[in-house]
Amino acid sequence: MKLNPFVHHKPIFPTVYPLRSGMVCRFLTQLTCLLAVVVCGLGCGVLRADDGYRAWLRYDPLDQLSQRQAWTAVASGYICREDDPSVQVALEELMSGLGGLLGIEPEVRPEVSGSGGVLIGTIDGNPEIAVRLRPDDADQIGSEGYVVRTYANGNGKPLVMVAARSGIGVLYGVFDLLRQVQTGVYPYGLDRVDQPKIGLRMLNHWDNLNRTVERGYAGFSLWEWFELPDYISPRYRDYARLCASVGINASVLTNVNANAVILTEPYLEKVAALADVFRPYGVRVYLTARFSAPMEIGGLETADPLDPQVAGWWKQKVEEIYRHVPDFGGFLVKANSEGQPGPQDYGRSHADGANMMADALAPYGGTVMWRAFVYAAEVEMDRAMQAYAEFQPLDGTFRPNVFVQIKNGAIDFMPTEPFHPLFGAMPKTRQTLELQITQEYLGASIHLAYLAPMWKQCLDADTRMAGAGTTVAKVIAGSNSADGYLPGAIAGVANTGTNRNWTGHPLAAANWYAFGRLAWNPDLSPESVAEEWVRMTFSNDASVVESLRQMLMESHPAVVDYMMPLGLHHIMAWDHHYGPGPWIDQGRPDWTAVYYHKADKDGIGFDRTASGSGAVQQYHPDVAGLFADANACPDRYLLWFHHMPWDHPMPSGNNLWDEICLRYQRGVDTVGSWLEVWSGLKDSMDAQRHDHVMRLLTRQERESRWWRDACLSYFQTFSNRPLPEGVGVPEHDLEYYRNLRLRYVPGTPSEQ
Ligand code: BDP
Repeated sequence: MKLNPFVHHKPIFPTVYPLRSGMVCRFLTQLTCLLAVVVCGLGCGVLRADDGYRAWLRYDPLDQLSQRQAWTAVASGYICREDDPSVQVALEELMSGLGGLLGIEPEVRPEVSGSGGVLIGTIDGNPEIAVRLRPDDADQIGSEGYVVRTYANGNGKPLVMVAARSGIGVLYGVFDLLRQVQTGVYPYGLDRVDQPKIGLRMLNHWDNLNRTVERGYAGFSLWEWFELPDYISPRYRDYARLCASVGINASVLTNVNANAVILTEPYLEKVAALADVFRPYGVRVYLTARFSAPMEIGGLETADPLDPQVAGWWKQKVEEIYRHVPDFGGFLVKANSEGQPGPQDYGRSHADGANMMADALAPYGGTVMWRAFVYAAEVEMDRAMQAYAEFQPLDGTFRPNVFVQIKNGAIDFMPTEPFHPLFGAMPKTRQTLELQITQEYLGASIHLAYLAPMWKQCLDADTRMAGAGTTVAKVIAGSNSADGYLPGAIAGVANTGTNRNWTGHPLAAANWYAFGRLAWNPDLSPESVAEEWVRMTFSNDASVVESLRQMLMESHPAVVDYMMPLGLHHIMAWDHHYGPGPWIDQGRPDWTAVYYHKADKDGIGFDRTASGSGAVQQYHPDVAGLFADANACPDRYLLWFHHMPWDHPMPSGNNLWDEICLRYQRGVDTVGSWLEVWSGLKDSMDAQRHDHVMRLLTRQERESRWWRDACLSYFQTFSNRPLPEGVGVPEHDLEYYRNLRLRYVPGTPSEQ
């Protein structure tokens, strides 16, 4: 069997052969382990240079001796007898994973024997699995879940079983097992029964065919379109492994600002080649569909969804796609949004457009993900209200295979946003929650911002749609919840690229990881997910785990503090969105900053209560009541919903102006404190990643001051109040900040 560890990853550990029997052998093995751990601790393992390519699937020798011994004793062989491609890649992963972590290379056997081992397979594919399962196991694992359990095996040698109903369930189970080993869990008493809570867990790549990535900060697109389908980069497989390891089961390959060329025959051949690589890993391929494609590549004169010729063109196109990719997932569509074509160009509704495409996909089990990110500058209504106004009345009119894809908040992936009111208002529609993993408004791949706590706030937000407790997570989980909503989905705009470490910032991979983990189970705590990731990516060393977990947990609140505290939003620089720009007042009004902060001599903030735009009324009355009351509204949304006087007394005892200033300062201070923490970890990890992060944190600290100084200097022209004590004095005057111009910021669609 060919081992398939990450490219360039060669196990550095001396091979330890499996024990047959006898005390001497056991002693020798343990001694070897001990020596090996000592050796790697002295420099060749933990501190080995690491370019981050293996991300959280590093499989370096486990740094905990007793756990390592325990697992080595258990993993005396691999028992597998199925040819299913997903079971086979699960076996490969197990071999390379345990091979690296434990330094072992035991044999693969078709049957359980007295010497224990790791048994993997499906319930139907291996009777040895079926006999060991408990009666209720099968009901609890669904089609993608698994059981990972340790059994005492006859003569005392433990047996670890990874069982599932499907090959992909086995693969997920193996990744779970490896995670247990990597994070230092002992094998004994292991009893894990799990399945995903949300059915469709997707990455959305905003990748263009010329390989630039819209809002991508980690290099170019992973998809080498020109080389495909002849050359298959090994990265595709490693991408699929990383996705599968956290349960991501779908990938939209192309940008929502779509190019119809992807739907032409030569490109479909390329797409098919990618789909072939991803298939054993359970990652289904989706494409973005440009609404005007029938005209651009089909030669029709219209793209009117109610025109039979147009519907016929899509039917044929879909048939052609499925010939190339039999398990094609479907289309993601951005229509009538930010200049993209759509059904409204022909006086038709979003439902008309989505349903026409859905009908073409339905015979093959494909779906349409139709985005609700729509707003128009010509419309007078508060931008935050427009998607709701457009989509809510369409509830119940979409085909069953249409999902309406809704961003977490009603504006646009701001550093912090209240949940989108549509989640509580379309009970008869499948909904997809769209999150942004790439840090468009959060410092790109330069600033550390661990986003799980922010996503969790949205997932846990109570829409009250069907009474208290109808959280966004429940709404998108659909039939898994007791309330029986239609099953939905979750999507994350990817932060991946060709940078060797995938995500640019070595710590930004935590967001890819956390997205997958929360998509699998929104009940997980961001803190525990952070800890898993740190252990897998860096080390189980207590000081590393503790310090880095804390830094991650502090990071999103800190970034909010120094960028847009207290519900301020959309005050970033024009176009590239990197750095402050609260003074932006030219151009399309709903793309300016002044539209959103509304600072004047009396105060600051966007009044979205009944006395203002009334956006708050789009929420369930209980939620609306909370947000509309400035004293009850969570302070992170205060200026989102309210225009408040500068001297408004805050719960802290400060007035609003002082509170804003102190929040900016708090953000700067928090980032400053990481410099010391990170320096302290120098000897606990490889120099390569340590140095990279150190340089980024240094820049982040400098840029946090830039945000503070630029924003406070600007807002001070309205508040006319001094900076309170403890707040740093800006280095430059306001004009300096206003005139700063960044060029060629990665990920920016327009040429600068
Ligand atoms: C905004 C981005 C833009 C995207 C758009 C979208 O600035 O590049 O095309 O969202 O989601 O956040 O369609």
